[in-house]
Amino acid sequence: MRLVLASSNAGKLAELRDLLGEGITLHAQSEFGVTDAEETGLSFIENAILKARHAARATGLPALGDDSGLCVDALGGAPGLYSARYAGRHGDSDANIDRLLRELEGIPDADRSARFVCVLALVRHPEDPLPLIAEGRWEGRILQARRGQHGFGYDPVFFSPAHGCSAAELPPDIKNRDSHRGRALKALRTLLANTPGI
Ligand code: ITT
Repeated sequence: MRLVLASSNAGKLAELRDLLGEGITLHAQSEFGVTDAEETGLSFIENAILKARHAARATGLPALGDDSGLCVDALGGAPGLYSARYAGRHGDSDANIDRLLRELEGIPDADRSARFVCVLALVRHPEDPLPLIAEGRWEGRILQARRGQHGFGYDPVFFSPAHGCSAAELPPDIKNRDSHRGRALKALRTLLANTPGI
């Protein structure tokens, strides 16, 4: 099966390729000269679907959209949908983390709960009326300072109590297994296995 990933985020592509393994070829949308759709949705689900439809329309291939982000309870769920551009410039992870740490300054560990969320949407064609939707969550809290070198985005400041370290301190295979994205993909695989005609 060939799929195109409706994303310009190299971190997502690497993780999803590792997770998919053999059997499914995941193309980057950049291989077809496709750039990101405008994210006008009000939810992760809406954005994942509109990204997938855009890539399917532009490439003629089935497409996978990944809309994900970090939701911090003390900030009313922010940065949420705006995780990639929290500090203004899209994809500037250093600036995004700096802003997050500033917003949480003075807040004790007990009140820094947060979760990563990932919604995956698979469409067979641009007008697919029944996209396959899967969600994964990863509970944790925001650290007071960066720790670790792996991963991407907010990984250095996301502490996973289940692992006792930051997401950026986890070896990539462990992050992939237990992360919001890993969980969403596992759920998507189950949907795929139970959906005739794919
Ligand atoms: P595409 O829209 O091109 O896929 P994007 O980075 O803009 O790329 P999103 O709009 O879904 O994607 O924003 C997701 C942001 O959430 C991402 O840029 C990171 O800052 C953060 N994020 C998502 N998953 C993450 C992970 O596994 N580790 C760390 N940060 C993550």
